[in-house]
Amino acid sequence: HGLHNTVIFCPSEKCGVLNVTKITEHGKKVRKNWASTWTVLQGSSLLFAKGQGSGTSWFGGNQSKPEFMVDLRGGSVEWASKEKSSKKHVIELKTRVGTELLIQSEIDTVINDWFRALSETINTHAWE
Ligand code: I3S
Repeated sequence: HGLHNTVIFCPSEKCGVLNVTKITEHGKKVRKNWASTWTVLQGSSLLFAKGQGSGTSWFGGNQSKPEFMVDLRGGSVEWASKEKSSKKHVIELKTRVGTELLIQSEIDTVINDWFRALSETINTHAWE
């Protein structure tokens, strides 16, 4: 079943499985709920699909709707401080509408690539 999870269809420039939790919604603090989440960067949007391990059936099959998405335009990314999480390699993503997410991977090369991709996307779309 591990192998099954590695064969994934990537429909966009960047996708993969990350640990994700929302910490703020519309400026209001919400309870953390870390979940292994299929994450897809598509243009200036970041899409998430929870629950199916790799999420293969969501994006590789007929169901193409993500469970959750954020608009990266006008957002920011930084490395999360120790106060935000005890985990290592945690990115804090803030959106223009006051949603804050933490995004984490145990694999430092993976999270570094995501940090770069998210930063580039935010910079590219900064003036839209
Ligand atoms: O920031 P917090 O409240 O210490 O976050 C931890 C909690 O959300 C905890 O859940 P419960 O409080 O529902 O038991 C999670 O299990 C932890 O993973 C959270 O902390 P980290 O440091 O892993 O983000």
